[in-house]
Amino acid sequence: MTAEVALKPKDYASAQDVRWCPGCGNYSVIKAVQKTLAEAGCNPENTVFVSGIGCSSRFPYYMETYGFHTIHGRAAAVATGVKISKPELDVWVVSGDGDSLAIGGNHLLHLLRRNVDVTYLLLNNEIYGLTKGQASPTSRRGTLSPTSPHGTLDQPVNPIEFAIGAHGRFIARCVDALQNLLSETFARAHAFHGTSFVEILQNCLVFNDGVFSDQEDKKKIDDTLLWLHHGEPMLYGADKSKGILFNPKTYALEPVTIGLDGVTLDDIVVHDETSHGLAMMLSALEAPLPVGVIYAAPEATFIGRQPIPQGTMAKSAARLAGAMHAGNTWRVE
Ligand SMILES: Cc1ncc(C[n+]2csc(CCOP(=O)(O)OP(=O)(O)O)c2C)c(N)n1
Ligand code: SF4
Repeated sequence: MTAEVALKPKDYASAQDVRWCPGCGNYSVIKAVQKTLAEAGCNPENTVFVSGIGCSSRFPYYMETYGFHTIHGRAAAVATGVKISKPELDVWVVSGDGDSLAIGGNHLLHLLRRNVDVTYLLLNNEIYGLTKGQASPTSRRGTLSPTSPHGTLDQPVNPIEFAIGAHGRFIARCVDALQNLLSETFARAHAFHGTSFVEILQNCLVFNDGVFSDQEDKKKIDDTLLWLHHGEPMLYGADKSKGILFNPKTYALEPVTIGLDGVTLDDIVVHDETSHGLAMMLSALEAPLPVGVIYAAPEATFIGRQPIPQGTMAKSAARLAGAMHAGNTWRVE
């Protein structure tokens, strides 16, 4: 449902004082979300932001829409309930790497495999920001933190690989510093029917500053990022002289320079966002880091797959409401 009058991005911002640290990567993300809603003509009365707990999860307070700041790790479960009970609502989830992949990993897994029609933003700063910098499941090996004084020992989770493994149907990656990338990707994610999962590399300048400096520094990104476009060859570098080749001996994607070792433009892989196999290979590529839409392959959503005939849900809901309001079923003496 679209807004009756044209709204500007600022119309989606609430009057709340924003409590993020000055310079936090969350600011550019909320700016891009508000732009996306304005450009899509979204009706605030029909829009809801669901979050868990964390700095990033304060997002709903700052939006002039409906919102639900739920409990730690449960945003995906609550968002599923909101969408099922009110399918007409435009549901967004905003969550951190701890909220989504530590305590909330189980719920995110099922949201993705069910393909519930929500837009899911995972703000990945590779640390627990709100609780003062403990290591999270995405922290790099060796990260020093209050809970890992000798450095983390475990293999970090790659959110993109996780989402592909859970059979997510829309999977993308962005960087907080790049407004064009955020806006273009959010518009695609929002228009997608099904769970659209977007990982955003988000700098926490207080507890994990600089982990994404190679991906955020405008002087470096021509060489460090691979911005994907469906149907186009995977080229990067300021003059697009570098590209990505499939190596059949290692079954992996490799960076190459056109003109060196006999490599020509014809050898460069063309992005096919509908290919599951290519998405898996792209999820393993670290340098250059793939950004933009990695995988988009629509299939029936959770609600669309239900075999229950129209009207049956309403009858069941009425029976459930009756049972819930029937009074005490036992007495404690
Ligand atoms: C059940 C429960 N366990 C632990 C906490 C403490 N806690 C609050 S936020 C958080 C982690 C936040 O990290 P992340 O999701 O990465 O978000 P960020 O603050 O970095 O945006 C933790 C452990 C809690 N609120 N509830
Ligand atoms: S602690 Fe980090 S993530 Fe939290 S608001 Fe400050 S900069 Fe942002």
